[in-house]
Amino acid sequence: MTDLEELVAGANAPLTDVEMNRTIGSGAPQFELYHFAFSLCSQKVRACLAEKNAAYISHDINLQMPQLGNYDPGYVRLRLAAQSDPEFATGYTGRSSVDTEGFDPAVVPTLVDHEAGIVIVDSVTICRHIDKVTEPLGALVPSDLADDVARELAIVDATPHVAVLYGAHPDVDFRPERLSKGMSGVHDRKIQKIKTARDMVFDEPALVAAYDAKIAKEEAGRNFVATPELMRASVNEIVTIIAGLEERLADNREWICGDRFTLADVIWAVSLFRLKWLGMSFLWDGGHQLNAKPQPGVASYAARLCERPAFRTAAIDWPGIARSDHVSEHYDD
Ligand SMILES: N[C@@H](CCC(=O)N[C@@H](CS)C(=O)NCC(=O)O)C(=O)O
Repeated sequence: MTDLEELVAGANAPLTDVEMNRTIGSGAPQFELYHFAFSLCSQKVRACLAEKNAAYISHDINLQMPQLGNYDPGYVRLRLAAQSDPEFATGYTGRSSVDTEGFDPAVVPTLVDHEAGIVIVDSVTICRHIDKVTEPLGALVPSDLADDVARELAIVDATPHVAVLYGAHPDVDFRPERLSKGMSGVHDRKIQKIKTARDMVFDEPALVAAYDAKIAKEEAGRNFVATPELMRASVNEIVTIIAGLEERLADNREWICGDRFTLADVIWAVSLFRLKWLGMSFLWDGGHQLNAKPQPGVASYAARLCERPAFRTAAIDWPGIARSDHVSEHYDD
């Protein structure tokens, strides 16, 4: 067994449910993807794989209590293999970009490329890799649009998506009620579970350091969502991001980089649908106490993106994603 095969076997050992661990697509799968149905970053990767029609082994990891499969030592060990000298995320700004926050050793998604013999982390890096190594090569990032695509990916990556999922706006909690209730005390429950995992590997310093960083990050997250000014600023920032998107769509372009569908559209689809799912379509509908101004270009762009079959498969119809009344018009039944 190679080192990689051993790591994959360790990560896969607890993943025995056949419904949650299955091959997607046809042909010999080149990839193995560890992800979670509702996770924004996982949806980006699944949508990208679906756009490229790539076959893969799918491991649907349960990120909810009591499972929290992303904290399993075998899975964390596999992720650590992707980074030689990881700079762990220990703070919290409500964003999940590796570039600005650092590396989180206990999140999804993680991709194994069996042909290349590597583990890849970070959804944007994973999507770029998939695009590069699957036919048609580089279809989602045409070389003449590379800078435009990169600009859009960076904007979505810097959007405080995590803040508006885990935390409530102090004046109006627009999130589905079930989610709001479920988020109460979530950081404490996560920390408890991470500590249990850390105790299991007390003699492996690399893993202990990874879990310690994750605990620090979750403590910072707990403080962040309990701070009204920070939550208010996160929503305001998203209002500004959507206004900027409207400006770039002002020439009635079909897709964000022009007339070709790119990776930037894959990523925006996931982002805009999530915002709508959370109850934030006021960002483009306007007429709301948190945003008065309608953004019609974004509204029609979001509607177009939601019609994309690959996106629907990956982020609307994928089994196990909780439903939200805010997006009921997108469900078939
Ligand atoms: N920059 C990373 C962020 C990954 C990330 O934050 N994943 C979230 C779901 S979208 C997660 O696994 N959260 C679980 C946790 O923190 O316990 C990426 O894009 O892959």
